[in-house]
Amino acid sequence: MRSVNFYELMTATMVARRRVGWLCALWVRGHAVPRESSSREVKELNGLWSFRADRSPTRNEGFDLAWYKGPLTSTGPVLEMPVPASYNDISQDATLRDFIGWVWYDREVVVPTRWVKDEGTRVVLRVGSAHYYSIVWVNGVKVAEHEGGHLPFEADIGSVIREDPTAPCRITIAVNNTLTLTTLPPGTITHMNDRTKYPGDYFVQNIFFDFFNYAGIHRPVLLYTTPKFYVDDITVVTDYSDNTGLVRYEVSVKGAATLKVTLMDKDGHCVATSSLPSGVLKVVDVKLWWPYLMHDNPGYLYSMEVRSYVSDGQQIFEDVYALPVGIRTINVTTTQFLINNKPFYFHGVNKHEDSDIRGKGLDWPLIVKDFNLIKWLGANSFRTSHYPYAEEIMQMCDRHGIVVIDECPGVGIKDIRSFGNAQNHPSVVMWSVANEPAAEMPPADYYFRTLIKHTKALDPTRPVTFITDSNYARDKGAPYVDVICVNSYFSWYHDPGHMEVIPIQLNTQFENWFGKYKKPIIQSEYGADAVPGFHSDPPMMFTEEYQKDVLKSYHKVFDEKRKQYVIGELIWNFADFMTVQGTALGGEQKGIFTRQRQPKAAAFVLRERYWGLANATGKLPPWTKYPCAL
Ligand code: GCB
Repeated sequence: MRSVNFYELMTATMVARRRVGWLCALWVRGHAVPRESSSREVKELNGLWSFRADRSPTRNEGFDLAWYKGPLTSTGPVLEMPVPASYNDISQDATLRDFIGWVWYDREVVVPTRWVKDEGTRVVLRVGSAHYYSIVWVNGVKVAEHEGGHLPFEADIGSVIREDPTAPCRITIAVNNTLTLTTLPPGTITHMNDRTKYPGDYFVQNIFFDFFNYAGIHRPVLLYTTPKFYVDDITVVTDYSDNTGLVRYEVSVKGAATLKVTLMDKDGHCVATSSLPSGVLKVVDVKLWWPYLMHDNPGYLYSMEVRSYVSDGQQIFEDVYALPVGIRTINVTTTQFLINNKPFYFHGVNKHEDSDIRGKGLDWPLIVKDFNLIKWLGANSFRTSHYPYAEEIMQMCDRHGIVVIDECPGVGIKDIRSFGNAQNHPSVVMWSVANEPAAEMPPADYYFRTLIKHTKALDPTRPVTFITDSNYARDKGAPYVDVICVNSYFSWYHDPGHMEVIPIQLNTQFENWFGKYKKPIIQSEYGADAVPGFHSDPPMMFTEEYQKDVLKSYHKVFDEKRKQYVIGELIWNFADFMTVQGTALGGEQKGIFTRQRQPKAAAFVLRERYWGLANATGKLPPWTKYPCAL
């Protein structure tokens, strides 16, 4: 359950800031992740929707002619568009791939009669995410407006569908992918007015980040029900002492409720109960949540079932919500990252939500394949570069014990903005508030201090970092973060082709950061592009051999420094991914897997290393057959 939505918080803050100043933050609470239960039903609206891009010069025809008032098919030609998916790579039309502005989706939905008839049922429409700005109508009535491309939003639509219970329920969603200096990530639009060079109405979207700005409805759209008085939010913070687990919780219910809180183990046995809206549940002989490759039984989750009973004088409304809960602690010392008081070494990957055809659209086969590859690799962690990932992925991390550094969409910030995001997931062990911001700019110190302070105040249970690069001038946030995360591309962007500089420059990088701040360091990005099947000996840039050797040179230094204060290494990148044209050959190729998830030579180097690291720093489960060197 999402308890604190920092990103929406900060979006709201940005809007508020223009009026009353930066610190006027709104804390958006509630919006429990929909889960079926005996009191809640979920209906998925995934599949084919009607779709139309507004190609009018102003991109405003849809609003001028009120396309939301009737079926989209009555406004002009439509395409069939899968949801969830980015729309960019679905058709054969380059102008749709590169479209900037409003696109419109609609479909009719059959709402079960009992949902409509029963006034005691709350009917909620939820969009998992749509990039970037969305407006939603039901039967022509506006029900939601949302800024931000990576988090869910929802609207109670009961009153609208009850206005005419016989009418079909038509959902219209307009989505705009335009990025500006006040969006996260930011961008700018440039109009090219030189008619000797450009056609009329020619404009381009400039972005300052290295991935394709895919757009559309990216995550599932759902209708779900709750009773009209319902469990709105649960916040959980866990701890343990000796072998007793402590689950500090707070439940918020719409309506004055009688509560029954039951914590159950994996076998469904009750281990603790309470009838209070907040308190501490004590679990004897606790089974802690452990990362993958650190314990025989990683990702152990209890289930916290909350039953609320609210009476309106005539009827009692019962709601049931079950939240998976992992009991674990996180601590950071000068040189170590501790999970359940044991040193944890991040051997993991950076990812993107990205694949052929569906772009950033959520795709179950891809998600499961990626988790299988992560496990095959012997990786224990990943960073959600460069935005919050789908709830479905985070739930997989909780269950499989894959540790997450969860990142806000603060990438490519040249103009200082603020952002964040938080959830109850035990797998999330640290927040990353930005990637490589231009932190050398004069106001950066103030902004980072404030942003990190606020993130910590909103979620004191998790360490905070921001990702810096090898440019040592960009150390503005460093005094305030818990862990220093550094990206560097020695022998790639600097001294291209000269791998001999890696040991020296990497050593200098680590010594400088640790020397100044005395904080543990994660190498949050390193790597090299490799075109699959491109070979050379001696190695040349862009070959599989060069990529392999860059990795190995980095690893030698990591092995020295991990005995001291380096607490992790995350390869850039798990898989090849799409970028804007002109920056790379059909996308960025620093993946150790291709975009189709086939291994390059570097994947085998990393696999050998990660299993060895797991053996040296974690605990290999008895079921593993992998031969462990190192
Ligand atoms: C970085 C960025 C990442 C890029 C990568 C690269 O530092 O954080 O988004 O894709 O470098 O390969 O240039």
